[in-house]
Amino acid sequence: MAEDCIFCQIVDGEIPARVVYEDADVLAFLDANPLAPGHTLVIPKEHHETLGDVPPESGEMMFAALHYLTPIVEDVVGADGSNVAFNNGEAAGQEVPHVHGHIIPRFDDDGGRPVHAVAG
Ligand code: IU
Repeated sequence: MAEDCIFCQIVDGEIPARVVYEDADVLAFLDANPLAPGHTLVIPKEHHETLGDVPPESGEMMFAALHYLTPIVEDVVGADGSNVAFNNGEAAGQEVPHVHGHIIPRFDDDGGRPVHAVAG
């Protein structure tokens, strides 16, 4: 755990979050400022800043959770698709330095803009 990391504090239960999935390695919770209904963040419980810092096994766990959760999130909110994305590093707009994948549900009538246009 990194002391001043908000996502580590969510993992430890020190800060509340709307958790939608948890296993030994991975936590998924609703984004506090959603870009769409059901916007979900998937994180490794271990603190790693960027994808390049994540050991391969943890990366596999995180990808497995993204793979498992994406269709479920879409289903729950009635989405027609989703953007699954990482902002990797400060230069790419990563605001929270604990690696996380975004699942952003998309709808046929939401304009069809690519994720960088949605997030920008
Ligand atoms: P980014 O990829 O680092 O830019 O995304 C960080 C996300 O974390 C962003 O969508 C925030 O709304 C979200 N978030 C959150 O869900 N809870 C928090 O306490 C904080 C940020 I700080």
